[in-house]
Amino acid sequence: MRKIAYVLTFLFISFLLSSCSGTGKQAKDAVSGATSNRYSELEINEYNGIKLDPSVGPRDNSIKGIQKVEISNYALKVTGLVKKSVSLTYKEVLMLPAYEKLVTLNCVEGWHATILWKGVLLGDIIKLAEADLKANTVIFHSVDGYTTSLPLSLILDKKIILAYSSNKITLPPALGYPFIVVAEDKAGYKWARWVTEIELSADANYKGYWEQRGYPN
Ligand SMILES: Nc1nc2c(c(=O)[nH]1)N[C@H]1C(S)=C(S)[C@@H](COP(=O)(O)O)O[C@H]1N2
Ligand SMILES: [Mo]
Repeated sequence: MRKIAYVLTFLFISFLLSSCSGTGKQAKDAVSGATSNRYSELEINEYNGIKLDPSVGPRDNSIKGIQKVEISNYALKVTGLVKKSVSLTYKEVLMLPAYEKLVTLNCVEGWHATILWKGVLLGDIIKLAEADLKANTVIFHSVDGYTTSLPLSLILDKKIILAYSSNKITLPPALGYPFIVVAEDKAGYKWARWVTEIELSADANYKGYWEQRGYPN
């Protein structure tokens, strides 16, 4: 009985390790076939000597699956406690100054991915709308109805970017095309994908989709 339990535990742990993307000590040199298959054509896999992971993770856990955004109908809106309401097309967002950052996404499920992101400062977008002095929280709304939030001060201090590119390619649909919040140092559920609205709020205790279901804010 006990032997079977050991074998099952071993198989389970092997499964967990094999389903992780190629970061961490155990997979520094050897990238599994499954991982290398996930690199798309033209995607870079190394930057300044640092190994990058494929942008698209081993599986998708998003609440309604991967969203396909039709860019000609798309607008990024800034709403809530702002002096001017702003609505930007995809092209207009891409005309803002670009920033590149090497950041690791850590999912609460245990996998992580180091990716070279490129995007615009959320602070630059918010500046266009002129946030009210009372605003202290930024709520992200996505096309699948997902929401999550971050403190406004953190977004400004850490120069958090809204990325449109990963590893030098256009952000893939699985990663949130057209835009993902690169919520560095925060768990995966703060990385809103398929972002369509940036809402300025004075509710510092706002709880998004996973936060309402018990994940810490
Ligand atoms: N719009 C939207 N963004 C989202 C999610 C989602 O369901 N919808 N899931 C979040 C979670 S829980 C994680 S870990 C990251 C990466 O999700 P993945 O594990 O499905 O790749 O995206 C985050 N952003
Ligand atoms: Mo997650």
